Order: sequence, then C-alpha cells, then structure tokens
Amino acid sequence: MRYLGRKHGLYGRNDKEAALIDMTSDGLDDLRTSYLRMIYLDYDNGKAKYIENLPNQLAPFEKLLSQNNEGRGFIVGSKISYVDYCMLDILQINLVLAPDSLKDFPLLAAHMDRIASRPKLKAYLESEARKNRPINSNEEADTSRGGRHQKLSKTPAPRFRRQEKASMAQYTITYFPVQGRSEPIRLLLTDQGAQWKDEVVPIEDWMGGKSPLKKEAVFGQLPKFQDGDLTMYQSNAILRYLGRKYGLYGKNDKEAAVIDMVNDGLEDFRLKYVRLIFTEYDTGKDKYIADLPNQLGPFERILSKHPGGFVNGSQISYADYNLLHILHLHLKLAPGCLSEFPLLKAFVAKMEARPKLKSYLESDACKRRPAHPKDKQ
Ligand SMILES: N[C@@H](CCC(=O)N[C@@H](CS)C(=O)NCC(=O)O)C(=O)O
Repeated sequence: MRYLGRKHGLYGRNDKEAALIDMTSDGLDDLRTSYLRMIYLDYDNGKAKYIENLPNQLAPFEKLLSQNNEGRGFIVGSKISYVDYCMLDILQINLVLAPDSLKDFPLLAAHMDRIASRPKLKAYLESEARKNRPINSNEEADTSRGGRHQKLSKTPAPRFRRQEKASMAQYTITYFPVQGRSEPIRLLLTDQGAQWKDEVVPIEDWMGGKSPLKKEAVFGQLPKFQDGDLTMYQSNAILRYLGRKYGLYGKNDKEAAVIDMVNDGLEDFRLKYVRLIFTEYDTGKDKYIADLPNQLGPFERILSKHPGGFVNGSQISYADYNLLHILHLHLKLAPGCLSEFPLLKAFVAKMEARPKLKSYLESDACKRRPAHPKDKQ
C-alpha cells in the first residue's frame, strides 16, 4: 500500500502527514491482525468476544478522524491518502461480521460512505467481479466489501529527502523499562548520532491503570515518540518517519518498496516471537526454535539478492536496525541459530562494528535494559 501510495500521490503533502498516515495504517494493521486471528484461529470461541471489544478498537480511529477537519474529510490532511482506502476496507469487513459496529461511530460511518461513493470506487464495489470475491477463505462471497481501482494520478512522486543529519535533535521515547519495540528506534538514533531522552513508564503503573498515558495514547499502547510538536505512536511508522528524516529509505520508490517489504516481514517475525514469549514459552519454545531456519531463511535470501551487506544493498536503511534487533533477540533465545546463515551472521558483525552502535551496545544503559518484561537478563 505504501508503494502505491507513493506512486499515486496518496502519501500526504509532507513528512509529517506521511508519518500520521503510516501511524494510522499501522493501527489498522493491528486491528486487521486481531480480526484475522479470530477468523482463522478462534472463530467459534472468539467471535463474540471480538465483537464485544470492537468499539474499543474502533474508538481511536473515530477520535483521529475527529481531529482532522472535524471528521468531515480524510483521515490525514486535505487529500485522500492510501490509509483512507485501508480504513474503508477494514470498516466494511467488520460490518459484515457485526452489522451494528458503526452505530456509535458517526464520523467513521460517514467517512466510509464518502470514500465508497467516489465514482470509480463505487463502480468497482458494485461490480460482479467484486461481489463474487469472498472476504476471506472462511467466508461466503459478500457484496459489501470495498476495494480500490484508481487510475494513475498525475501527482508527483514522493520526496526522498536527504535532510541535514539532525544531530542536535532532541527526541523523547516513552516506553516500558525494556528494549521491546523501542529498541530498533534507539539503534537507529544511536547510529545516526541523534540524541533522545527515555521516559520510562513502570509496567505495574500501566497495568494498574495508574498511568494517564494509556488514555492519551492513540491506540492505547506504547511506544510514544515525540519530535517537537509531532507526537507519534506505532513503532514501525516511527521507524519510517526517521527513515525519511535521515535518508534511510532507499534512493527511489522501488528501493523504498523493498525496504518496506523487508520491514513488514520483520513485523510478522516479531509477532511470532512475542506470541512465543508471552503466551506459549513453556510449551512452544522447542517447536519455535526448530522452525527458526524457516523464519530466518527469507532474510538470508534477501541479503543474497542485494549484495552490499544491508537489506537494500550497500546503503543502510531503517529496516536494518529492526533486523539487527530481531537477530539479537533470537541469538539470545537460540545462540546457534545463525550457524547456517553466513550472510545474516556477517550482517550482525557488520552492524555491531559500526562505531556508534558498538559503543551503545557495550554501554551499561543498553546492557541493563531487559529485552522484554519476562527477560530476567
Ligand atoms: N503495533 C504497535 C504495537 C504496540 C504494542 O504492542 N505495545 C505494547 C508493548 S510492546 C503495549 O503497549 N502493551 C500494553 C497494552 O497493550 O496495554 C507498535 O508497533 O507500536
């Protein structure tokens, strides 16, 4: 979607709008992931609970919409962006599951109607081809889904700014006292010579409802990232924002697409790791480790296709910091896991030898921070 967003001028008018578009899209991905888990893994037992919780999942998007032009326009800025199409799709699939799901969300309902009534989209949504295509392989064909068929717009391709290295920039990362989803951001900032402040939220305060931040957070979760007047959530959207800011997003749209693709693969991998750690460590660890070569293999192949040592070849990108962190987590879980993957092994060594990363990785601040809440170090 981001690739098409760039290509068709559906990615905001500046870096700040792009960041907010990405943030919303990642929030929608979280909702899509819980939808798919319920559909494929837990339909009979989980459907009622999913529907009961749906208002909590939709509320952040109603709020986001209300903050832009009082909800009368698009999700971000004054122009349609790729995330408006993602929103239409998610709302429609949830309406099929729970026909009342938008009754308390007038702005979302109006947004959905507005986007779905754009003439070309309307024609597509009403087409036989579309009506006959089932929502998912667990469901009968359905007529109310949305989709997209936009003619190429003449809007210029996006910017790939090589901004000044913002070495004096001050950022704030608000997160729990662990590496978790903030660590790839910290690795990127460290390597780019940027400074940031960590604001640590004790897990007990968060869980006990004592932290006001949960209500403030757009999707009720951390990390939160602050760059001046820009407040962001969604760790991958933050990485992409910094990728743009520091020239870590490839040299053109195609390279950016590859970098995004690798990072989305890393996100799938991270979700599997998180599931293991938090829900099935005792029963699932051996199986998880046995399957690791299948998870690592694609990343080895990506490195072999882009000679130069980084995921996009010889120029480092934001996804490399995420890959380094994922590999560190797995080296801790299964120290020999890279023995069959010489390129990944060389990648880790190359990244760890970058001077600023090396001193950060050897610092007490880094070593003292557990990987996740269950990590006793
Ligand atoms: N897709 C989000 C996921 C954020 C997330 O899962 N945050 C967790 C910690 S890593 C959290 O805030 N958990 C506490 C909660 O859900 O209340 C991102 O990438 O930032």
